[in-house]
Amino acid sequence: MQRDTQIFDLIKDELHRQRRGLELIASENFTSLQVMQAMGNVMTNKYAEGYPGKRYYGGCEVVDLSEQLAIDRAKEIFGVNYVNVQPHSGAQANTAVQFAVLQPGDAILGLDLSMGGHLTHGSPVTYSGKIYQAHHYGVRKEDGRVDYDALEAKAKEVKPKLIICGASAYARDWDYARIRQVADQVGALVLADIAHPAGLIAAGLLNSPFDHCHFVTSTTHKTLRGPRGGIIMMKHDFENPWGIKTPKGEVRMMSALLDLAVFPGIQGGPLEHVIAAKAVSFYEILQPEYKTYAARMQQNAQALATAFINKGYDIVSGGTDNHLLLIDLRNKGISGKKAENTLVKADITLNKNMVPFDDKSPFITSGIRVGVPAITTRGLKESDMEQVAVWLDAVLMQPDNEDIIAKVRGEVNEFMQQFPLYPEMD
Ligand code: DSN
Repeated sequence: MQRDTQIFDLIKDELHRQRRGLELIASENFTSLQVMQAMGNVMTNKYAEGYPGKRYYGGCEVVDLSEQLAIDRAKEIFGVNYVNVQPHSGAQANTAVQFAVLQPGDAILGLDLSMGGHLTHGSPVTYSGKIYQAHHYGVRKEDGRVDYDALEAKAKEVKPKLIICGASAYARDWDYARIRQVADQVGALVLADIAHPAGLIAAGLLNSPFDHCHFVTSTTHKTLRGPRGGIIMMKHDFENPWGIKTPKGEVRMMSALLDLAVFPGIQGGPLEHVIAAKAVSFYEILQPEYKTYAARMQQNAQALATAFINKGYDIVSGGTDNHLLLIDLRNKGISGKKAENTLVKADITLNKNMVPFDDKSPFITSGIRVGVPAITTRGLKESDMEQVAVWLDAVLMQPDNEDIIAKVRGEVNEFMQQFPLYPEMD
């Protein structure tokens, strides 16, 4: 068969783009070579609807073993009793939990998207805001932190069946115990979406949601540094509170409802090659080096926050506990959109982001989100963060100055050569 040179040339271009740039998108990372190798192989050929030992296709004896390894390793990392590694993405993981526990029209309560929440936590542009009756809580204007009192008041008012915590642009740790207290008062279940900070939680650097939240979902490709995908976990299985029974009249446990929600509820055949890659990344997380990586991520984020604060930038909540910062650019006279579009010309990638109480639309935004998982994987250290802030500041302060953009791009490209990315691919 003729080789598709067009696509392979584009893959080469993407490799060079990743190599030469400063990757600051908070939700991106660079997987190891072995994670990618596990994704690109014969397991992509296998249909395996069902779960290990209970499939709807023959010939699943090998993928049964690799899916079970992924499950067992995730259980070990997070100290949980139930794991489903089949969700194709974090959004699918959240959809499955909601599908398992909610009926159309049920009330849910999640962090507002414009305050750092996620689309699947009840945004009106997604199924979660259309199928369910979505309500939101936010952050306090004075300190940019989750307003737990307002969350409690809202929960008492709307009586949600599910409270969702977790965010895609929130730099602070979560008080899961407080959220559970509120949930118990109103008879709600709690879902923690830890897609962003999962790696820091795995390394014991942030509060653990597992003792307090009934369900925990995550992506596997952000701080966890695995392949793109999702995962659902529970520390303890429990009887579903709505008396849903099997055809034989037995009460269905929540684990059975979650499994059914993923397949056949919202997905068909699992991506067994991606699940194999998840297993490889979980193996890597279980090695001692991963804890060092997670600690460096946190140190880098804090050092970067300090460097920006010293340059007069307004960091939402005044700093960070995790791997990202949210910067409100309103005092710098540049929108998030212009910042993103200008920085990319200097080979610095990040994303525009709404900030709490933003007066601009999601297409323009007043802020940017800056994350360190990818540059920490490349090898940048705390002492490099000042330089990173200097480059961003130089471009953001003179976004129409093509000479400065070209100078910064040159310096970034040269600097990144010190941190080889996939040298095996040359
Ligand atoms: N797209 C992810 C992020 O960038 O945080 C959330 O889904």
